[in-house]
Amino acid sequence: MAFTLPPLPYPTDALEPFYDKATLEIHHGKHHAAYVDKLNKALEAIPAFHDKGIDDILMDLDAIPQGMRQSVINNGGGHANHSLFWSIMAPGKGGAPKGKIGEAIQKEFGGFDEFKKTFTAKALELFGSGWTFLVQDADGKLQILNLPNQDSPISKRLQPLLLVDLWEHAYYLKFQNRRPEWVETWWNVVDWDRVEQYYIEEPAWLIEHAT
Ligand code: MN3
Repeated sequence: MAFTLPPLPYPTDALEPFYDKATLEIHHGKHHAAYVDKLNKALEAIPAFHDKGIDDILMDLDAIPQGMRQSVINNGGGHANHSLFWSIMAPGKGGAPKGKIGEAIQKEFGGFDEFKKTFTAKALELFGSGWTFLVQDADGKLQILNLPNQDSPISKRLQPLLLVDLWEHAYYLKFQNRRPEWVETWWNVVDWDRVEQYYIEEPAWLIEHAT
């Protein structure tokens, strides 16, 4: 069964003025769509993978024949990362996290302001294309990390909770070379309710690897 491009959970102009309609249309409709197409092409020759979910594929990269592995890392990761990215943004959101994820951030980072500062600094430290993630490990411990290209934390048995796209295609139309301004603006559309939902509902593959 082939992977399909998930529809955006909001109209393409819904995140204005923080995330512009033109960029979001191309980012979802062209870039994400291309990852899905290429992932399906890479998996055509591996029928054993046709009924697997993308998380299952990414958490066991060694099971993929070597000749196709890099394409699955790039395009499967691209599909997973972007699907999650659309879901953790929403109109009328932003602000500070509350509830369980707010408590966890308080405990781990000393508060939201500290967390935001650390996450932003990490994002600005990434050279080239990639993503900055907030992840939790099997013990529920939070950490911030950068991964290059479309690599997924799932391949490291880490559950991504929050992520920001640092490829130029994510921001160049509106922000050009101003990556710091993109990251600063992006905080306004972060949907912390969704992030908390991911934090609470740990996926089975993560729980299986608890120590
Ligand atoms: Mn992107």
